[in-house]
Amino acid sequence: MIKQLSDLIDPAEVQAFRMFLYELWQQENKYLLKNDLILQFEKFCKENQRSDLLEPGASIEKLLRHTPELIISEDVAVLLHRPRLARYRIYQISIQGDDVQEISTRGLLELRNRLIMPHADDREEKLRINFLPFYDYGPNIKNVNGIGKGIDFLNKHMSSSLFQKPEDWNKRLFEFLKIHSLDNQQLLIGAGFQGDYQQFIEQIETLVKELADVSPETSHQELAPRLQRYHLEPGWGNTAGRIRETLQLLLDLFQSPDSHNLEKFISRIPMISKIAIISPHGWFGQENVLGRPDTGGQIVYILDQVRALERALRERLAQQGLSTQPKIIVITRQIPDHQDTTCHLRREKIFHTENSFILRVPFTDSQGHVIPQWISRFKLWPYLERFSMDAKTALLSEFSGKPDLIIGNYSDGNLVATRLASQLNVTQCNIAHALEKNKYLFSDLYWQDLESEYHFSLQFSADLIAMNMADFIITSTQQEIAGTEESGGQYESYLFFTMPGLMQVENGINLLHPKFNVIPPGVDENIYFPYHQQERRLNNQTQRLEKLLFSDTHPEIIGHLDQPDKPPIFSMARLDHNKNITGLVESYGKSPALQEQYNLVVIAGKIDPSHTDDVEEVSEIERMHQLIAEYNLDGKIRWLGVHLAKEDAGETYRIMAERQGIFVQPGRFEGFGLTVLEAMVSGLPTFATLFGGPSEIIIDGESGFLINPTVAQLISDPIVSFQKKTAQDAAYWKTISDGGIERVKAHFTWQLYSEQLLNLTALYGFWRYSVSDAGKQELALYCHLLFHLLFKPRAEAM
Ligand code: UDP
Ligand code: LCN
Repeated sequence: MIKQLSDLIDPAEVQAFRMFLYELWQQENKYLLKNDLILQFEKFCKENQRSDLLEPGASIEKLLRHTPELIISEDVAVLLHRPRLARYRIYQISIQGDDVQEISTRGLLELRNRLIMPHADDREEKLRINFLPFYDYGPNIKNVNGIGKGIDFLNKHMSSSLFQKPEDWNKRLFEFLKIHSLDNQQLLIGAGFQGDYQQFIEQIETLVKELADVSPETSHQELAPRLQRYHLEPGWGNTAGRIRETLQLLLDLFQSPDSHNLEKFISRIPMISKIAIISPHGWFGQENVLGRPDTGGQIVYILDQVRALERALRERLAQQGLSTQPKIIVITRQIPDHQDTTCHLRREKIFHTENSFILRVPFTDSQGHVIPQWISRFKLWPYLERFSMDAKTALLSEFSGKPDLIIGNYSDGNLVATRLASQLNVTQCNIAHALEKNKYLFSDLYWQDLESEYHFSLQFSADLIAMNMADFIITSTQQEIAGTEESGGQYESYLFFTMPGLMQVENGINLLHPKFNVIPPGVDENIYFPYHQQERRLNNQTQRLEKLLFSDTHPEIIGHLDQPDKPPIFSMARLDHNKNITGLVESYGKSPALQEQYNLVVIAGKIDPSHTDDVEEVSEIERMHQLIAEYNLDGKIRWLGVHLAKEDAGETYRIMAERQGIFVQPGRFEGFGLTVLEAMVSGLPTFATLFGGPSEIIIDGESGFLINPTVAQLISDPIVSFQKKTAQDAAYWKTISDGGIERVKAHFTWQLYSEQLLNLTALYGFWRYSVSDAGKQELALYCHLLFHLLFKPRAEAM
């Protein structure tokens, strides 16, 4: 129990800590975040000649490193302590005395409210949102190290349940096997089988012995009459060998369940052939869209995911002995004012697939009129309910029935997926791509100031509903869920927060729920491959692109290069505030060393602010022009306001690598960062922000470098030192280049991704079926109320 400062820090440091708190108390800034706090403490140590307090192991420093925020209020300091991943304690420390008191989350949220709205009437009741009562429906992961490995946990949990209560679970498994059908054909166990699960096991035992004499290559068709004598329908396998293996797996499960067998067996059950993917915002198309506002990695991710999933599903169905064609539909928004895209088309086949399509459904207003123009992702909330209803009709007709899985993407898609999945009673998977909450500092506390542009009140309410309702959630990195030892995760930021005057969320998400699974995406290996694989490159395209990148004059390009042969620093991103391309230009502008050694080539947004409707893009464009003039960068920079086709983007990375260049991703925060993967696998040494996904993609100093992009010099310094090392040892550039290629090939592939996603769908499908859904029904009711009473009126009033 913590009662006094010496319980929290080394008694020898108590006096210094009190002095430090007293100094903070005297300042005007009453709300300090970790960075500030540490900087202030370093200053304090310097001024008081106490460098000993900064030495490794010193206790105040350690405490502050785990303090995401500290608030000074009247005569106390309230310190939010995060000793471990996703674990918090809140201490109230008196400034004058020595007492320390632990306070509740509610206490902290109230304090934050008072700080933002000092004149609000304290007696007024707040809308308190609390999902805690639903946290214990289903089992919870015990250890924070297990967060993100939901499937392992569930497998172990279910196999041990099978072991401990065999009667009960065997029955559930047996019943589950009876419910499957595809295109009106019964699968696995025929309706004619009237016995119980024990009689079923006995039959299977006999059959497995009988099949021992059959050649493993014998086809399912040949065996079908024999199987039907045992009431076995298609779905067990395509050959005698596979059928026997699947049946044996089932027998093993019935007799001595273990988690490995469970996963293997469940993943063989033919449960999935139709998938709906929901992604309303942006310009969802296959050509001429990337780099537009709201149009980036999510689209690349989904299109690659569809191709990989269709392939994996086709293989699985064939192995299961079924001739059904898998079908995947991406539902997005139809945009009549389509500019030079195909976003006005209702239906479009997805390239390099056999049976997967983009299906576009328009946004309509309350009178049913179609909205013609593109709408920012921050402003589409009023249209989503009607969009869900139209999407439902469209999907039911496309699939001639329900899909087997609905995957939502980003806040808008996840909300629509939630509505569809609960109305159709289908397994729901969420993918966030990027949660905006972390991207904008104080997006919750100062929501009112940001509301007219960003409408975070709607976005965060939608996120709460969707993340709690999802059967499972896929994240691209571990840190996306519960952060790292040093910094909080994206989902973690929903644990508790307050939006003063709107709502106080006391328990927003259960991070220990096994729904969370980390499955990183890959890159399209036909497009992004190492620069040295010359035989795969299309040389006629290389010359055209080299001209475009380094010398052509073009109405959408600014700058000429005095020394075009210098190695390039390359960057490519949507031109939004968070991507911080302007931060890179500034750091280049401020660094004579960088200018001396490199040219700067950026592909981002547009160069003319009148060519875009996006507010952030306009202000970034203006800043780019300003910086180029301020630092007199003419002759050193090329800024291309063009959107590259994917093939051209792939070749561009390789051209940059061939010139011994580097790639920089300077984002203030990056959810994952597909460009980082693409640059690395092309062999272009990559420097990427340490805030967000790249910290799990890059091993610093081995497969690239992590940079702190908040200060110009912190971007340029690591590049300068890399350049110096390369100048001393020519092999160094290649060491990092090879490190990047190997890292991506070993850990980020779509094949691995789709195998895991299909296994998850099967396991969560079984889980959904086999556990009582009373808890889930209550949760659904709570979310239903939040949708209708919190979200909907605000969306309608927008
Ligand atoms: N991209 C592109 N042309 C551009 C800008 C981006 O082809 O002008 C592609 C880029 O290659 C990557 C994706 O868009 O595949 C951006 O994904 P990332 O995850 O890096 O960022 P996001 O835009 O999703 O935040
Ligand atoms: C959205 C983002 O902002 C990126 O960080 C991701 O890489 C992309 O989606 C794909 O998930």
